[in-house]
Amino acid sequence: MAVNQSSKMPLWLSVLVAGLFVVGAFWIGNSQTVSNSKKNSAGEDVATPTAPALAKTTAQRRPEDAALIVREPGKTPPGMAWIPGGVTLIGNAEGEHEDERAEHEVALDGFWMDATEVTNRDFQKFVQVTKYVTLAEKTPTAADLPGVDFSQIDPENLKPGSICFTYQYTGKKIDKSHHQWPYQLWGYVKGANWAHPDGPDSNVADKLDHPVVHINWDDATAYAKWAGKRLPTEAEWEYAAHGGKSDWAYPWGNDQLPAGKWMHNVWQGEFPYKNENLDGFPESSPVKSFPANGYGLYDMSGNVWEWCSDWYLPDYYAFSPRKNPQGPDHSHDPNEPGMPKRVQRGGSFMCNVNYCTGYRISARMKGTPDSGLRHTGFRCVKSAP
Ligand SMILES: [Ca+2]
Ligand SMILES: [Ca+2]
Repeated sequence: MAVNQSSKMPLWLSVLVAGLFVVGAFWIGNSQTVSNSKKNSAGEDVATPTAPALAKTTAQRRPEDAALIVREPGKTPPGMAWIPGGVTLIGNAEGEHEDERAEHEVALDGFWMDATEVTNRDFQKFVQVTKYVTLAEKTPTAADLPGVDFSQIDPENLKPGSICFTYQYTGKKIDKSHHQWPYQLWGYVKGANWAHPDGPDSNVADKLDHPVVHINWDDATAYAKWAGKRLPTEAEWEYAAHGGKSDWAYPWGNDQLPAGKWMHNVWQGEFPYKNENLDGFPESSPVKSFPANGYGLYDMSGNVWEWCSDWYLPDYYAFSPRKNPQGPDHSHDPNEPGMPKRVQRGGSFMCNVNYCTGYRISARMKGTPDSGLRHTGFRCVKSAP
């Protein structure tokens, strides 16, 4: 495997250079440590569900918080929900990952948020009106990618495409000796893009109500601008996911399976060997397939990851401003230095208790802005005037 960690080569392009063994860990989730485990069919230790740790403190209002925008200032835009301003705790002091543990208080002005992830139908309209072309649909050129040594790339691989999960490892023991072992699970698929999510032979004709995928951060930002909206900040996203309950682990409460019912589209079974499909959706699901949270937002947990506007810094929570934090002014991921990343939230249909619990409200994720993936989309917000 030839992965140059210090390179500024975009990750999706790294796939062209190095082949299959390149991308993945930081989109499907950091591997986690949980106390319970059992052996899977490949003889590996796998996790079993544990109760999520919850915040121990509560947010405290201050006199200046009286100035926050709380009441909806006008008519709710179509397809959006009003998120009333307020004070809340972001993060979880006992969360599973270090980057979510600096629990802190934020005070946010109210805003509108898309009730659902942006769908293929929504994005199709955007493309029809604007003729916008996503990065996955463009042939990589030296002009587009200054600093990239194109001599490393087989010309045959310089074709438009995007990164898809490969299922060829089902039943096969995966080499987990390297911390980036999930790279084995992903591959660059020529011709894969939002309109052809699994490659040239696929399309979205029967998926118009599914979330659009293979959208990188720039594509998402372009859509949001066209729609007169913007991407949410990380704090706005987490606050909205709470649905008015700051100490819930999930948008519906603290029990992942209330009365044994699946409340979100995630992965059941031993990832990546077997998808037991207990929630009825082995891949993405039509938006609104599961109940909304207290603010009327759907799929804030699971289905597809959602881009936020913030740069990702693992220790940002330690110095985040209290009022309307906009994220840090730079990015650093110690696992992949030299690759600035934007925040992603909410987990996806590939998240699973034995690997990635990105579907927890406080879980943080990140991706390079140029990387669109099969399980990553977005939703927009709109500021109060
Ligand atoms: Ca599922
Ligand atoms: Ca989602």
